[in-house]
Amino acid sequence: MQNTIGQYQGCLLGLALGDALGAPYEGGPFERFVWRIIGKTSDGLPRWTDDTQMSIDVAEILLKYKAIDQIELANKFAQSYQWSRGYGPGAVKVLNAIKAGVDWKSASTRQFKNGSFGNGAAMRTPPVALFFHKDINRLLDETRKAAEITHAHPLAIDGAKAISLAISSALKGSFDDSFWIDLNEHCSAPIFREKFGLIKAWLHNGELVNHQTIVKKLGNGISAHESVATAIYIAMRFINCSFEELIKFVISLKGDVDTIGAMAGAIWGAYNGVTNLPNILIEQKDYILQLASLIHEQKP
Ligand code: R7I
Ligand code: MG
Ligand code: MG
Repeated sequence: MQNTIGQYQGCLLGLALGDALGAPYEGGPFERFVWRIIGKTSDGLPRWTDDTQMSIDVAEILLKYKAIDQIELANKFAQSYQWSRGYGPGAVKVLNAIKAGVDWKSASTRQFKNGSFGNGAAMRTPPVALFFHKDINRLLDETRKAAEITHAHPLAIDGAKAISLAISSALKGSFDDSFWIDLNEHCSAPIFREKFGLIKAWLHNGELVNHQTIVKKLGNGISAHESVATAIYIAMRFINCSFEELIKFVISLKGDVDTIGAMAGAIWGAYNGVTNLPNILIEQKDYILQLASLIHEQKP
């Protein structure tokens, strides 16, 4: 029962559900107030944010070109941008520059000279993992290509690779030793190695670490190194629990709830499949499921 279409659908829908259900809880009082006003579609369905929009963009480019065409993806990101999706402030500047005709390489280092280390690359990598999980070198290369358009910083790229690797293992139905070895080898920034070491030990010992310790040791912020290990830990800790329990826990950690929800939700969904997700209607649910089916059909 591995690599089934249901796992692909579970991955993308898990991402969108984590995003849409987490979004009302992201940020401070002002952001929450704004989301109360703009957080529903005209039909009253929960809307998702930049996490899902950029993942849809990646999926559409993969389906069209069977690879990450960076110029096409940069243009697609820029065309899809809408302020009401709550993009990160650095990403907004990069996307506006691309829209104004600046090439993505120059645009990506305009705001931060080494590129952004936000979690915006990690949150949109699940479609890349679905497409290329069978060939790890290709997976890592295409993950970097999708990331660096807006997130050239090595920490952001490491974070995206970690989520890609986690989804790859989830599709196999096993987070075995090779997963931890790959994480250490391909996401080698000391801060990631340290956090992956911690989560491996917590999971191995069956330690139910409390919220305060998770936030302190792994983080709940919008940078890649403050959220990616957190999402992987939560996905793995709740892998045999319900999706509802996972989301409840993500919400209770506060911070970047939509994005930690999206990343953890994508890993959980890739492992457990779409039939185990809650039957909740959200914005463009059918289209998201259709994209997942097409990736399943057209992947190399
Ligand atoms: O990473 P990004 O696209 O944001 C994603 C987040 C998710 O939570 C989404 O749900 C959305 O809400 O935003 O956006 P960026 O602006 O590129 O990065 C996020 C933030 O990380 C930046 O606004 C900075 O605060 C911080 N940051 C940096 N700070 C200093 N130096 C990122 N890179 C740097 C840096 O190099
Ligand atoms: Mg978001
Ligand atoms: Mg977020």
